[in-house]
Amino acid sequence: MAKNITKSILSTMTMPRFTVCLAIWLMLIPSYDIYAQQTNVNSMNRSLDPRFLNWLNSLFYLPPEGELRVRKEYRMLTDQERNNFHDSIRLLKRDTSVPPNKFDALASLHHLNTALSAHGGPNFLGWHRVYLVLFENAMREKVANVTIPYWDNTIEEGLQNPRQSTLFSPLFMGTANGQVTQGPFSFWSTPFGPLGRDVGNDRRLMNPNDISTIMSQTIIADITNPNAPDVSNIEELHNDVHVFIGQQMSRIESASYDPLFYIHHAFIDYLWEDFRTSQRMRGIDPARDYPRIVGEQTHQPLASMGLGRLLVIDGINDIFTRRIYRYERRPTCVPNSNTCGSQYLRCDWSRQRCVPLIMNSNTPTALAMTGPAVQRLPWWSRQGGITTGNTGQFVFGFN
Ligand SMILES: [Cu+2]
Repeated sequence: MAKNITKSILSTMTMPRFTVCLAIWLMLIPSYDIYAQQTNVNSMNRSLDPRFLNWLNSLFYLPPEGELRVRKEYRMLTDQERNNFHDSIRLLKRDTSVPPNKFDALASLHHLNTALSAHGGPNFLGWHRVYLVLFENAMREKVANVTIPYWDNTIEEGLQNPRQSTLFSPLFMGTANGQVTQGPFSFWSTPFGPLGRDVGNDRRLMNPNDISTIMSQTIIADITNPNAPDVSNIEELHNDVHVFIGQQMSRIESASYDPLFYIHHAFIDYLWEDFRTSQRMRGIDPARDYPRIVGEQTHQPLASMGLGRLLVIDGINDIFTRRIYRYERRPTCVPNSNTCGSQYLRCDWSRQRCVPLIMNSNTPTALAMTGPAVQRLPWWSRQGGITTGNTGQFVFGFN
């Protein structure tokens, strides 16, 4: 075991370090031919508008040295911060200077051949990290200083019926089941039909045990494809959450058209950063930890990441959390309080877990008519259960 670990780490040390530095440097230079080196150009990519490419290139920059952006749990934002986050996304959706609009254009990166190395291997983490930074840079064009919050889905996992969480109230992500007709993204259209969700009908959210299993692993190969077993495989666990949300979120090609995608992935990125921090405490340099066995060739360290001129290996560079952003800790129970530090959360002291406030009723319409989205009753007044049943209709993955 120990031998294997050493081997994997050593294999990344032979990687030419200048390549990483060079590629990061190139990130700062606008490139107008980001697809030129890719041979597998399909019809979808050929239809990419030059206006999109120009704008996309402008999103590749390192912010000036200084304070890091702070990414917080969605429920830990102030109401103002949360509205700013929603506004920035809605303004991107409304901006048609890039066809069909800036939000959809960015979303398309997740299913074009910009995403050949995004799934099914160790670059899953790095690819989505870069993607989130690009998305955050785009958001900041609309509302200065906004950051992507993360959605700690273990909070909803603590409910018997996660559909009832105020996460799905009009104050947050809106409708849990059926077309999204409530909240900041109501009546959105996507290339895959009206934005909708089907929360709780298939698969599952992450639980505290999943998190501790991931954190007890040693190297990136232990938590990613193709090496990691299901229990500690962060990509597989994240797939389950996608399918749990349902509809657009449950398929790779449509997931990024639901704004929930970005806060879900920010949490995966948060967990990875936590993992990297614990690696350093164990004397492992996460900036050199990339597996030798990567499965698909697109996950080779020196393969193109598909985003700008970045290489796969650039995804494990420390630069992102050293120069661009950091994470605020997940909410926990606060002694002598029951709020978990947020008016939208409660501490369930019997389990020492933060749980969300739940909505008045299962029907969002009734909720809207009764006024406040947030029920001020104790957290334990929840009821009902999840309809179970594997419909097998949607699969987040390659099959
Ligand atoms: Cu993805």
